[in-house]
Amino acid sequence: MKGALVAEAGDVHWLRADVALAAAARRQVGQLARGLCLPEEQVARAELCVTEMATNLLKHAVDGSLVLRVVRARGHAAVECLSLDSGPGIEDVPRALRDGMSAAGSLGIGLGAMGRLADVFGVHTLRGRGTVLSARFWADGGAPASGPVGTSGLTRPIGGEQVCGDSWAVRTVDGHGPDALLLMMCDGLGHGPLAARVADRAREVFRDGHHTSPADVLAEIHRGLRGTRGAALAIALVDPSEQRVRLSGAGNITALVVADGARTGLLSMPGIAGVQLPRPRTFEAPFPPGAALVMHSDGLSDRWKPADFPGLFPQDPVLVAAQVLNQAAVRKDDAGIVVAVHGRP
Ligand SMILES: [Mn+2]
Repeated sequence: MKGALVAEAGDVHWLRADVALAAAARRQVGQLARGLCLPEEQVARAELCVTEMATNLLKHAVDGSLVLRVVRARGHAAVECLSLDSGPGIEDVPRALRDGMSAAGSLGIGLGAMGRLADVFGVHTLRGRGTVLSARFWADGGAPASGPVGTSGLTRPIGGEQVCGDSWAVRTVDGHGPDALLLMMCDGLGHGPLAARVADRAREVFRDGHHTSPADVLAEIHRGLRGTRGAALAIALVDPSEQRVRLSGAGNITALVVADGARTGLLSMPGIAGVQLPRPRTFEAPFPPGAALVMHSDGLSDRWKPADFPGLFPQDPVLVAAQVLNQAAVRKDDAGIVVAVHGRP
């Protein structure tokens, strides 16, 4: 029996902060929300929330962007709005969440309002370095029940491109513990539409696959990518009942487990999925409660350290994905990241 899709990269709308941001974000989020048939009251809340996010970025942030997308999880769908910037950070988050007015003149203004408007709201800030906000609006009466491992991911195309050659997906898997998940991170060689086709194809094969070990899934996607330009690809199996991660990868995908402030790297082999794959090897690391698995393409620098992100890793996985991408992404490539956090809804 094949696993059920838990989450995957879909269409992601990146809006850079400029004078037209608020209007553009409002229009885009309205379209996404109506596309999911959210009630008008909820559409209005989503529109107000992104307007607040946009206004906040324009007034106070350095190098800000909004990210708008539909996320799907176990048969449920939501509109998700992310705000990413490079500073100056929020001085006192709990206070800003309580009362936007008390944070007047800083990035925190309106935070309380956003938190009340969203079904689920999250914030992570690094003083002087940047803030990520997430607001989610669920269709069909709310978030699905989830297991002990939460997942999310994010992609950003290289400047000037509309489509991204990096892709990620998460599915359930039989033959392991009841809450085990398979994660895929794929970086189609190069960028632009041809790279995006490779990444989309990898996602399809992953979604339709029935193998249960990372090495077998890697080999299956390798076969499915024959005839394309190929990809760097890594597959991880996260099993909370065994408290272990197993990973098979080919090419340049960074994969590491953050636990107790330290990072354990999981090696990939040289090779190009779809073109040339050596005999897969599998590497393992402990994955205790509180640990986070982070996999990302070479569109992010691998020099970051957990200590650079105080307070981030116990958070909602979407904040982890967004803040690591926000801080570590290089501008000269597509960027993609997928995250699994043990012990969070
Ligand atoms: Mn790349």
